[in-house]
Amino acid sequence: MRIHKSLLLGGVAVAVLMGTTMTSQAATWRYAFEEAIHEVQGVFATKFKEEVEANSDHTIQLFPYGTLGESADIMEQTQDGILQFVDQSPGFTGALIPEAQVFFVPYLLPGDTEELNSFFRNSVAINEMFPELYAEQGLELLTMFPEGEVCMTTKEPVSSPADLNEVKFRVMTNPLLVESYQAFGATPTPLPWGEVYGGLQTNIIQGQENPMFFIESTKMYEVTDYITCAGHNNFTTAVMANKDFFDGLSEEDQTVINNAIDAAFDHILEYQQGLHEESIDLIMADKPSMTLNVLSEEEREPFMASAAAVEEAFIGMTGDSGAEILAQMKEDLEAAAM
Ligand code: 6CS
Repeated sequence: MRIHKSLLLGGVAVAVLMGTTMTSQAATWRYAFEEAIHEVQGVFATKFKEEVEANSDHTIQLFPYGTLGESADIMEQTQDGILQFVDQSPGFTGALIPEAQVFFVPYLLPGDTEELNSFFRNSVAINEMFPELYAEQGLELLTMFPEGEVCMTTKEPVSSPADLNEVKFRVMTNPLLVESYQAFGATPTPLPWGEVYGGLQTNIIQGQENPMFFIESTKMYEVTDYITCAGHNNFTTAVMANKDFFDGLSEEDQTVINNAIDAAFDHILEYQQGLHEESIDLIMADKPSMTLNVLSEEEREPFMASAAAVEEAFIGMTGDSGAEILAQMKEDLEAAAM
């Protein structure tokens, strides 16, 4: 009995020193993302937080865009172990993991939402191949999910690649997006997100692309006059954990995290139903002079024709590893279409 008591007291002392209680290994985990709390990545993160906190003693502290810097900063902080979780889109991760640029081959992802969602849910490339590549960078890839069809916003109308001639077009900082917009006829200008609104306002750039919810919530329409949807892509993002942190967790905690990711994944797909259309309505209500141009099949053809060159550039940048990922993605996309 006396031995038990002293062990108990020793345990209390250690627990106090570690800032925990005896019965709980409760910890606070930090999670940063590239958007505001009410935007898609923020809605995902909020659901993840709710699930983790409901099913464990842990707390998730959320850091929306801007609180800890740009996308590149939060990735660095995650690799360094300062943050436990990060949402960074392949648009930025492409510089670190070249194969992640595959998401910028135009017209690779389907326009049909059901097909797209099925692809993200079941893709072997996403669920089995990409985790190995992320692991090499000290990251545990937890999930990838779509954030909506990407449309261009510009100062002048666009209905063909010729209309993008001489247009300095902001892209996220990855080389394949540069290739892609070069193939579209524009002058691609890679910039971090924080420089886009001001760049458009001061005419340093004259165009950018993003999903409709983001064009609306970040007021991109205030500094451009035309929205063009060419159906060329859907915005993909990825959530990951610092790998040493994740590997060091108990199996129970890893399960809590994986279950929370699954719940947030389902939630975010449902949340986005109708979001594109609702965002268009909000934009038009706020700025009736805004022109929305959804390109016809015929108008899309010259943009589609550029895909082969971008695919070739992707293979050139990534070699066998990229070729394998691309082939697997095509197989996964075929399966999703069935
Ligand atoms: O264009 C960008 O840089 C941003 N777009 C979205 C939809 N999310 C975050 C990213 O920083």
